[in-house]
Amino acid sequence: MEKLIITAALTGAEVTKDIQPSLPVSPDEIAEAAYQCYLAGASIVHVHARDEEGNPTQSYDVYKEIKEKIEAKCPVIVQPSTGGATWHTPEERLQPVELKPEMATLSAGTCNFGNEVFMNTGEYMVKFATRMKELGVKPEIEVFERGMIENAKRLIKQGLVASPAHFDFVLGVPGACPGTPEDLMHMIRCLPSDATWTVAGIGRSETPLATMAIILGGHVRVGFEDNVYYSKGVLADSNAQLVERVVRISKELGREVATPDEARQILNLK
Ligand code: KMH
Ligand code: ZN
Repeated sequence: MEKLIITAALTGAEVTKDIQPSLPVSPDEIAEAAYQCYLAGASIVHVHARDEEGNPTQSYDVYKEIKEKIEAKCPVIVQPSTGGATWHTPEERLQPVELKPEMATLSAGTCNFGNEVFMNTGEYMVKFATRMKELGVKPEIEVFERGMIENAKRLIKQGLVASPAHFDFVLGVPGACPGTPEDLMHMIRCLPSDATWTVAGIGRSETPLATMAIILGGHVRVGFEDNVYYSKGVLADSNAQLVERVVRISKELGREVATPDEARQILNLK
């Protein structure tokens, strides 16, 4: 089986320091968290930027500072968000793609997101995929609902996303697809046959779905964007602590963990 790619989703757009005091928010904090996750075994960091007040921002300049600070510390793949927060405009959301990162997320459809709507019309998807293709940025196709896989297949058919495509199932967002084993199995069955995939289980589904991915040959995303707890009612100390747990489970199950360069090979980034 291929080695396991672990992505650390360090910050997200929704969690605050009131909820998780160790949440990395400033570019320095995000770069240090990325470094600690790299040391723990992560090969990708999924990044959201915050402004000086700690609010979500899609500012090109802030993402640039974060990317440069992470790259100065370690060789992880830096994967900016183009999802941003639900209230960002598509133009704002696309700004970090102009940095030409190796990867960026591309959400493959609209869904409820808590009490809000995460808007991704056909027009947005084409616009995002086109710009990523022009700049040579590999999309991580974010799937929150089953139908989004079909939207992504359409982008592949249109030649806007290259095969083999890489998917990330984000399961357990309130208002979207739950994070049950059956849901994950069905999603996997619906993928293009050559696709690679990661799963990000939200909240309590994080560790069970990560374990399934390790067994099934998929890849794993963990981190404060998805889950702030280590166990029921007990906050995690750091993003790295969540990565360390995945590394331990993977080793126990006999699957080796990929370095950033091995992840680049698995994902055809070089
Ligand atoms: N914050 C969510 C509304 C992404 O990073 O691409 C969207 C999100 C997806 O987090
Ligand atoms: Zn995100």
